[in-house]
Amino acid sequence: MSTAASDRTGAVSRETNETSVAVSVNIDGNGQSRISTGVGFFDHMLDQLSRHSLIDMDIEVKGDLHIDDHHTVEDTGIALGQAISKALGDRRGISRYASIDLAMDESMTKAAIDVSGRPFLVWNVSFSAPKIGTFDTELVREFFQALAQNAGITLHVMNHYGANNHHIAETCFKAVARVLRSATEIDPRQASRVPSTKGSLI
Ligand SMILES: [Mn+2]
Repeated sequence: MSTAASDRTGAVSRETNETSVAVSVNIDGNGQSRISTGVGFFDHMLDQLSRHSLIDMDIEVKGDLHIDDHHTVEDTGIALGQAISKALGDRRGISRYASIDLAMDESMTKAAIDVSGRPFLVWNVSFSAPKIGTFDTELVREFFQALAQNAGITLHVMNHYGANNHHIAETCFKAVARVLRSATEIDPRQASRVPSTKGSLI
């Protein structure tokens, strides 16, 4: 067991004229979440993200939903990314890389991650409808862009195929959840080292 990784928790509060966001995470959790953003579909997706990453997440957001969901979704991604980055600390001992092809009914999505300290999103996902219920499908990308930027991760997401937009979105969240889990897990063979020949991932 690595002592450096014994407390991988992070909390962020962020207040703007558009949103008020409070997030706390425990990387070494078991996928328990309490999520309230005021956006039902988004709550459902964040619940999947926590459950399948095994990262415990408390997320409470009050946003300007009378305008639309955009600020709420983006600012949640920013705060969640910052909380994850805090929780990872110097990223010592992590596995760093992971990828998965995740199937759900007719949809399949690939996610590949490098918990690198270098923020980058490659997004190769299209939706065939502008909305899932009342949720704007373009906000899925906005969320992952904010997450990748603020967590300091390189993240590639590619939908291979799919027909149902709810499923396409859900495979994105589940696939990212699984690679987050794998890549942030402590690799016991290098538990006391930062997994970089440069010696730093921040
Ligand atoms: Mn669903």
